Amino acid sequence: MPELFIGGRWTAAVDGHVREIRCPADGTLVATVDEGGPKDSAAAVAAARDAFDRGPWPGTPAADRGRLLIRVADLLERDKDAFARAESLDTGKRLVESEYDLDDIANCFRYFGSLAASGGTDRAVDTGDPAVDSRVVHEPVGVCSLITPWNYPLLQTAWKVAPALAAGNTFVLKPSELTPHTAIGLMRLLAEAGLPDGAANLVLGTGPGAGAPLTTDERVDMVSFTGGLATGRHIMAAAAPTVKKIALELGGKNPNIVFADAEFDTAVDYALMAVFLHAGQVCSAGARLLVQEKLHDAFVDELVARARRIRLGGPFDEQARSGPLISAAHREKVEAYVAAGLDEGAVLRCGGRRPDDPALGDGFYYLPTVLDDCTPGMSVVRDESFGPVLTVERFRSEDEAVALANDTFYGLTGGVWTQDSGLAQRVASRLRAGTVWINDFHPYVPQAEWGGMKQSGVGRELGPAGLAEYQEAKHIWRNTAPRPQRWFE
Ligand code: TXE
Repeated sequence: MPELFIGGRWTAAVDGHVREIRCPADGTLVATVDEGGPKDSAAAVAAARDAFDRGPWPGTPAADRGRLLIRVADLLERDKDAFARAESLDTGKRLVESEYDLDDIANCFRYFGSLAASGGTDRAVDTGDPAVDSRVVHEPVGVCSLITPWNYPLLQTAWKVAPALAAGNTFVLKPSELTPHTAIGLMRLLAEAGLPDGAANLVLGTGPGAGAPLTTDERVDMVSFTGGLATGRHIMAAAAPTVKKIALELGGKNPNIVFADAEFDTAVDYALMAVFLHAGQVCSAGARLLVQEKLHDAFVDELVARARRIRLGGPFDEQARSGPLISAAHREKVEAYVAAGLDEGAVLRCGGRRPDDPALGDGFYYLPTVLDDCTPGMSVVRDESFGPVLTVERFRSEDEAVALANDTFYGLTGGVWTQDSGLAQRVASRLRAGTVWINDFHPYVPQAEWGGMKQSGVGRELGPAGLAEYQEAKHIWRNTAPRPQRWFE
């Protein structure tokens, strides 16, 4: 069965191209899928435009849109095992992590379904003139291009698809060319749930081939993108000539700050999870550990001892705690960052190479790596390596911790560990990041906004603001007693 979904029909790529999808854990062939290009993207935009301009989706009552999204959540729960397996085969991540993701994905659809059904934020405005009936209503933006990456393929798709549909938009989705399967599955569920033809369209293919046309086409009103900073800059520029609305989530280089009074065992435990979860391929990863000077030696010794024990393995290895990187090219990028860090004076405490285990030889594995004695100017500290690489810096005072933490052009997340709640709150309020965790790392809920300050992005996903991204506010002013004013006489 062909895998592009355009105007309610499954179709092959116009040029007949296909791509092999291989599991990053062992290189096995998962499937061969259709690979679209500019012509397919143009056809998908045409379908989405038509479905927006002629309806019925944008004009469907918000409560009915909400009910459909809740039905999608039910279907995702019904098919959870198949989706989790597909996600793990494409990404190489542990099955248990994909299962957690699937729960979050269903919750995301349920949340935006409820938000849509709750009636939204339309409001009456008191103009001071009793003859005027003034209202602000919220309408869909129009046709949205949704471009998503490979690390949390369906989760990041859900964060866009659910609010886009809740608000009444139509869309073209372009998932990462490396991880297309759960996006294909989602299209099936949207159709099964009763979404009208053309409201949801799927194009598979590369960024330059299938993605770029979605950012320049004048029939597209909005681009929502999650991915790397360089691609985000490119997309922002590509969308400028037609002044599209944009929403960008471009990752981070997130500080995890540990004060000397932190609860030792828990802080070590979370510092490992913060950076090594999913082999560090997480936009919110706590990849920069900032430790207070007097705790540094004991903390890093214990961290390194535990990092050496992290077992690597494929999706179905129940003993594994971390998996492979997404591709050979990505592993080479991570290796280059570590090499640069060592050249610049970082001290290798563990990892720094591929594992010896021959059983892992066909996958893109890299050992959990800790680099000590790092400084802010190093490229491995500054840039997102997006691998299992933790850099360690020391600080003495609260001010120094905040200055180091904010010494980055990113601003997505940050963590602070201390038993002093006043200190924790002060630091949390001074961090320039969209999410701050106190004595925790990584949790999020669909009710709370997610997104970045500075070059981590533009706009917010999740929460009420995540719905507002996909809406336009319109002011409707009705004069209930119009009379000639004769202002020109
Ligand atoms: O991402 P890209 P890549 C970071 C991470 C990683 C780096 C590069 O640091 O090492 O990005 O990863 C599509 N027009 N993150 O190269 O290029 C592409 O096909 C339109 C952080 O894999 O950003 C895919 O669907 N679309 C991040 C999506 O963009 C284009 C998650 C993401 O790919 C395009 C992943 C173009 N010109 C990587 N070029 C996070 N924020 O969580 C590419 N694409």
